[in-house]
Amino acid sequence: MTRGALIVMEGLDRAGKSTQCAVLVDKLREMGYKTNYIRFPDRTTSIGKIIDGYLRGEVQLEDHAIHLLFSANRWELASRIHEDISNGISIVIDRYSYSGAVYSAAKGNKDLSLDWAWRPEIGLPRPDMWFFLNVSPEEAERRGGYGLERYENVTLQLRVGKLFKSLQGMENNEEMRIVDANQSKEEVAQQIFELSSAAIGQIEGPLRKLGI
Ligand code: Z5A
Ligand code: MG
Repeated sequence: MTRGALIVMEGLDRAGKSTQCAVLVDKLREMGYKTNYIRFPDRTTSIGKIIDGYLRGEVQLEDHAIHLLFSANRWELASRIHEDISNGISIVIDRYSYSGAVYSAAKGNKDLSLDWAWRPEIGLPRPDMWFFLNVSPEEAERRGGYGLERYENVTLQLRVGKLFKSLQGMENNEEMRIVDANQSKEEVAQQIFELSSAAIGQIEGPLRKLGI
């Protein structure tokens, strides 16, 4: 049996990640691929509930400590991801390790570099393709602006955007694709679908693991 594909959607707030995940899941199912959807943070687990409190500003946590909880939240689901993929089920994930690394590194804590932030991600299931939905701050503003949660401010989002783009061309990151997310929902969806279908068509061997 062919294994499933692992596709990840990344980007800033209001980039349209959740919208595009829903469209992609529908299209893949229409094509006959069994497909599941996962989002991070998964706020329903016990670790996810702490993260939710932190994002809402109800809980205060040290920068490294919350970073490790975001990562632990992914590790909680890692075996389920492996199991689905090996059973031929594809998975579309809404935010993943790349958000994990860049949001924490963007805080400007001198003891929390991008390099440090990436370490706990090593060994997690590695996507076959991941998309960075590149939205301008002006377009994000038109879509309702940033909300009230922690990190939802222009200064941090600009830093996060730069860090995301700095990942392009890095070693062991050839699965990254940048998509212009300022286009219409349909245009963005079409590009993502074409690129994802190509990735699915080229799957070889078992799911790999994230490395350094
Ligand atoms: N975070 C972290 O620090 N560490 C981690 O490890 C992880 C996350 C995993 C919560 O994330 C915060 O956690 C996040 C990063 C941090 N902080 N910030 N910022 P979240 O996933 O719960 O929340 P979010 O993704 O940032 O917000 P969002 O509003 O859900 O964004 P979105 O999913 O990209 O957008 P959307 O819901 O699909 O669309 C937003 C609106 O725009 C909606 O009205 C759509 O109808 C509209 N839209 C979408 N696409 C278009 C186009 N193409 N044209 C016009 N309008 C559109
Ligand atoms: Mg979302």
